[in-house]
Amino acid sequence: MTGGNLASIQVAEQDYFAINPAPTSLQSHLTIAREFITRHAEGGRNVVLVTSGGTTVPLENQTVRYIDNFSAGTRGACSAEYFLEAGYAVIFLHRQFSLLPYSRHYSHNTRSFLDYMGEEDGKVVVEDEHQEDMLRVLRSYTAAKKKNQLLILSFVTITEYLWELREVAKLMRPLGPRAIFYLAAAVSDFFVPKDQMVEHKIQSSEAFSKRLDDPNAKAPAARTDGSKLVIDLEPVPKFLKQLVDGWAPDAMIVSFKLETDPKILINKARYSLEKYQHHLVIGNLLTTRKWEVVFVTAGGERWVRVPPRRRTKSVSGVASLIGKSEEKDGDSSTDDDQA
Ligand code: PAZ
Repeated sequence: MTGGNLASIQVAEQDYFAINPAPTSLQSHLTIAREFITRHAEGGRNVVLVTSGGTTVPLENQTVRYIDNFSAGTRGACSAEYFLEAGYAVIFLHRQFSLLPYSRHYSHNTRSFLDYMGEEDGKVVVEDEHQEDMLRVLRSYTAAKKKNQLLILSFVTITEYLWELREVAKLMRPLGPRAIFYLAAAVSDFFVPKDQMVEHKIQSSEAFSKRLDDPNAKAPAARTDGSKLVIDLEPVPKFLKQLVDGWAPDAMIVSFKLETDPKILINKARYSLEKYQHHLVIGNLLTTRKWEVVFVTAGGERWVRVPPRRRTKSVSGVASLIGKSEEKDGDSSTDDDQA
């Protein structure tokens, strides 16, 4: 990377964080993250930051409407369990209300957690058929909890995500190579900067949509034009390089690349690997992400696949008797390990 490029990324970073203010919860999150990192560093545990779920792009300051994406957080929640099992301390930075480690086995699908329960002698009990699985999940969860191995933080918007990522990354910097970033969140590439956002709900009716008093004033990024909604989005600066160069230069960085076109997946993953200097980029396709991914490293690429006999639990296959509604995309395999 040339000095000029580096300087321009640093300027983009400064501008971004100057225009788009920090979330109100940031300081309290950092206080608990600092304590968590210090405790585990002293105890000799490696720390991984797992990001999970999709970021939103608000269109209004008092947000009624926003742009979102498909991610349910399955990959992140499932991977966090594996990191915990392997002895890592996990900071789970996830989209609010997306899947969580352990509870993901019993949430977000058409089967209510109550369907796992029954009544015996006036007490609530777990049905026999679910005892074994639930006991296994409960034991892992309790073990992680006892060791205080899991810290859960949340974001909603792209700006909240970037603030949290940057500041937690800086806290992890002293860990050097004992820190891992596992970036499975689906992060928006485009957004509406705060200074171009309207304050109030965008009105759909022309009678109520606000005209600009000053014809020379810049129109807000999201606005109505006649009966149309027009949205001009700005690119989100590419901060992934900054993670390596500026925020946590000695950490191991694993990032994900999602595509829909199989023809470009490996090239795009390789491009990310080289451009951002991450250690591993894991490529996946929207439709097959539950059972196959490709690991792209400086040494080459390797596909990892779930065997066909384990590719179960189709969306329609688990529709329960009470709730026949289809599950949100990504929730179909929450009770197995296809992440
Ligand atoms: O959250 P999920 O399990 O439904 O999906 C996981 C994923 C596809 C978001 C993740 O594997 C991924 O590729 N994240 C990076 C997406 C991107 O290219 O920005």
